[in-house]
Amino acid sequence: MKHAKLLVVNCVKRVSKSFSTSPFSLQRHYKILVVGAGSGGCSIAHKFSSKLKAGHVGIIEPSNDHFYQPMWTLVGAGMANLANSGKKMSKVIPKKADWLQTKAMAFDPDKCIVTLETGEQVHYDYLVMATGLQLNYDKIKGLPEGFNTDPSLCSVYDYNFVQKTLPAIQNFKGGNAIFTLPNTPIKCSGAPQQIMYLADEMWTEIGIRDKANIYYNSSLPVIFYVQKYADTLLQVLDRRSITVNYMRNLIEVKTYTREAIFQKLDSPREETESFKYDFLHVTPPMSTPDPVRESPLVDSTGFVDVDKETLQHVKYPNIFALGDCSNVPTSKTSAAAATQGGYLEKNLNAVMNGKQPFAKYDGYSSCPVITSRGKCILVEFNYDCLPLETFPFNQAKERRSMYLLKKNIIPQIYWHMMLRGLWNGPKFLRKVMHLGMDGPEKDYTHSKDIKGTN
Ligand code: UQ1
Repeated sequence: MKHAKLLVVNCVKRVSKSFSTSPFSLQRHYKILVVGAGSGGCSIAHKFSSKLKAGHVGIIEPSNDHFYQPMWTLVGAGMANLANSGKKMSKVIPKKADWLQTKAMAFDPDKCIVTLETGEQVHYDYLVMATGLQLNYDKIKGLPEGFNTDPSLCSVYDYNFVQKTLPAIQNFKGGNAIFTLPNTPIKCSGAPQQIMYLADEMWTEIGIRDKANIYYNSSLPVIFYVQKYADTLLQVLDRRSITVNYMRNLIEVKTYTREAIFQKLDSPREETESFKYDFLHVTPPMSTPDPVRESPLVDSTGFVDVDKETLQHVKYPNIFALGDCSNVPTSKTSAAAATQGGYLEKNLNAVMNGKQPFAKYDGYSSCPVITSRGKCILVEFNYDCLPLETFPFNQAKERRSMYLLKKNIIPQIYWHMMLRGLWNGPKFLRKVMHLGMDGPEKDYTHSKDIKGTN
């Protein structure tokens, strides 16, 4: 740690000097360089560019558009419009920050340099990693090409494939409908179940449900790691007669015979199991983007290696990370990124002022899980998988109010507050709702008994 600190001091000095003594140099140098303009990156860029002079914050982001991805589950079920889920990137990136519209291709944390796709090297004093995740459909044999030829294949995780989801649901006439969960960390792990519950409801309404077998083939050994919410989800699965197959990881799709091949993660030998499918919703394996995964910034699992409380890099104290790209052991959601943003802001400010980071993130993550059209449970929990609920009622109960919150209020919070760096999660609301007596519920502990009987 001491060594790393020395490196940073040298780094900041050297860069500033070369910049100031060479006014005609084309070398770009930012006080804070943010990589990625998803929810976490935008929020942090806003927080710091509002405090610093124009041109002190740079943000690297190749995309033209910014999407509110939680809406894509609703798009897949025909309950929302894809066009309404995005805005031009230029509208969400802070005006006072410099937008470098290209990809970050290499990271040299010892020299404090990020190399762009253009070949240009950008220097920084402080780096914030917020790249999000890359979708690796190509890790499944037969994909992504299969999506082009088989109309019964779809995925709410991708801009193109989400548009195939509603037609695939509507064209299903019975047989096997399979929904998968991969063997990697993913963003919004509730989404694969949500689209399944909504599809089930549509098939029930059009009267074909009794001709359908619905399978949830998950790589996990449990339905959900927080017991309180697992209890509700197991009841929903039971009520809907959905079969859950645990420890099944999709490795191949044969579109010509309509077979999905799963690796049996619980078998000692490398056994596989084949399922005929008539509808297949794929949640792809995910990782950090290749340049991040191949950089010195990551741990052995390929995620940016930060302290789980301070969000400061374990080796390079002038680097922080938030959102899906970091290795903090909590569920990857926008709510987690929003909350992390508040702690990161305090800790990066401290480090910029020569102090130690002090603010400690508790692992808060949250996701509204739609269990039927118009009903939702609002899961909220911390690092210990203990419920940490905002509202003073039982959020494990399926409620219309929580659905309305998800559909109408949270998107407004996202666009108008979070992206502008004004929303650090609902902690303050939780305190108000609980008259200052908030804290995790201790009655529910993580238990192996949340698997269900399927
Ligand atoms: C939240 O803060 C957030 O970030 C903006 C989300 O992402 C879109 C969420 O889904 C949720 C549930 C929260 C938590 C907010 C409240 C009001 C409980």
